[in-house]
Amino acid sequence: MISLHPQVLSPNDDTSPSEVLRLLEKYPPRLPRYAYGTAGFRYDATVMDAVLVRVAVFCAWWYPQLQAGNGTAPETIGIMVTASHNDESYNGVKLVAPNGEILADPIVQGQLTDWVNSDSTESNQAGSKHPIRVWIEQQSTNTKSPPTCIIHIGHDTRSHSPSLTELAVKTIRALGGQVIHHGVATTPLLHHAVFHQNPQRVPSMIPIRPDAVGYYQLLSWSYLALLQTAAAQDSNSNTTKRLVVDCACGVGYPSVKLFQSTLQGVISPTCPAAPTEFYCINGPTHGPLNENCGSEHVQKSMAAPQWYRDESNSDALPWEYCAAVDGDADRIVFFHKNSHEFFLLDGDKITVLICEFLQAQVAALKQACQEQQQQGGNINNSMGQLTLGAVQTAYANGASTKYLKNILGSDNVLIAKTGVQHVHHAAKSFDIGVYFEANGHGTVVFGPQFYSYIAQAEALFMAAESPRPLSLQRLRVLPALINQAVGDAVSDLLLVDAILHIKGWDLKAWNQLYSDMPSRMSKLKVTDRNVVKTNENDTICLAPENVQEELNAAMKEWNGRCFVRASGTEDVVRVYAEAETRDAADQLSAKAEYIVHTLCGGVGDPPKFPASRM
Ligand code: G16
Repeated sequence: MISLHPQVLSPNDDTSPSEVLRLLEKYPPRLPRYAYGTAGFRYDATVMDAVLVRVAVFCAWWYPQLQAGNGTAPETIGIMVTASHNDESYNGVKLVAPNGEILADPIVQGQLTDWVNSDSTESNQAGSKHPIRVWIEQQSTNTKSPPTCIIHIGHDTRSHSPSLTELAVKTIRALGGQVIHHGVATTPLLHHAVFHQNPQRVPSMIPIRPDAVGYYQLLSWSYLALLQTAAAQDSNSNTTKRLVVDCACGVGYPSVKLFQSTLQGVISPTCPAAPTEFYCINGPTHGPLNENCGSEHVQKSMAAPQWYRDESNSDALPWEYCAAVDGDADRIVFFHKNSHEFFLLDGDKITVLICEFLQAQVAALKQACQEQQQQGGNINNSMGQLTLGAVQTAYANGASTKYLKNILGSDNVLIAKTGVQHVHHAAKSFDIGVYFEANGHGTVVFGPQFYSYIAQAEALFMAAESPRPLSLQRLRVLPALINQAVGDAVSDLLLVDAILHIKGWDLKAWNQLYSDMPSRMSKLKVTDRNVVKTNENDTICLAPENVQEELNAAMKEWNGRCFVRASGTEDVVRVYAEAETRDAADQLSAKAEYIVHTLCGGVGDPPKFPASRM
């Protein structure tokens, strides 16, 4: 179902600005105002047609401005049609910048939002035309060669995604642009394709693989290469484990399946089979997208997903080693369930696992390099050091932040604003930056000093004709296994599975690294969520007046931490609370919900306080 190779759609024979103006007129904005949210525009699917046409025009207009024009290959960008974790009624659009990352430039986001909301069909009330409309009118009607722009497009499995995607495709082709159409794709696959289509952006340690075939081959090779370092260490038994992957009834299902078939194809006598069997449940036709299943459900409800194929027999599944991904497969959480317990390993636990692993590898490599240099009588300090840091958001459980600060040092643990665009950016301040939101969005990014360090270490061992230490073999392969553009549930799944295998751990051992503080996440409907304004990392509510004062008093009373913020993907205000005991966390959460309801225009009856949940 995922296209192995994208379809290249040429510009229309005759480019037609008038066709674009017709599309703008046919699909006028259907809301008083569309806001650029946490990950782009996301609304009820019935109001998204206007957004798709305008986003497509914007990309065609923006594209020439991104080209260096000095003979380097043109840089592409991407449009992903998805509403990710939201229910089937929503749709949305995420934009991929030339570096393959989610669009994070606030100026460009502002220009796009202004254009999407402009009365772009004609002169506005003041009688002037939007500059982008003027630009459309100036486009020539001649056949374009080369294309005016090259834009990657993909979509998730929602019923309305193909028709919304088609609007963007039509618009781009009418403007003389070429579309690289990925059809059904995961969000990270589209990011990967854009990143690898701009090869000057890809570090030389990562083989360039711009399509799905190449991507899943890259994941397969690097996953097996990392696993082989465990075999070399001989720390594990040869038994095969089954990892159940709940795919949210979305595109994660064909994605993991494609990975599995690719993996089978690359296994050879010299390259042993993986010790894990991936067992996918909840594919696109099995049940409603993200409903009682997927990572959002598992993380927020702290419960195993419904198994749509065989509801009556869900106990038949071994729920010992499980993961859940979301509707566009860019986030993942792990969980374990048996007759007497359920526990969740969320983005915080993933951060800790990866940071500990990386820290150990970096320390081992440093020592191995020093020993090698001493043997060669050539002490060379020019390799420098590698900084390793973690980035979390305000939703990170306090226990995880404390643990990370203990192992990495306080300065190497940052709290950024909610949203991949913010955490990804902050992670790039380290040579090795690990970021995960608690909801499972995350990856590891490697900076230039990392690549230089690894290259120098390789040269050192090669010159001495010494075998490369395991730490070097592991670090060397990670940038290919880990999606450098954006978090990918499949890539993260493989990384975590390989680390657990290397350590010889099961989920229980991993979970015991630290104990989460009791916490609660909830959401409330209010008349207008945009009245709620927060500071740069969402920890302080700046408006409406008195909300923060009231929250401060509640935090003092229950000796805990809480914050509130407007969601950028759903029409709700989110509330997070944590405290030393379950009861205190529940009480604090109930109080914070009550504060939001009374001071931020809550809809319906106020939440009950004191809390009656246990
Ligand atoms: C999106 C963003 C995430 C964010 C999540 C919830 O996830 O990409 O960074 O954590 O929304 O955001 P909010 O709390 O503003 O609703 P996804 O998986 O839905 O794309």
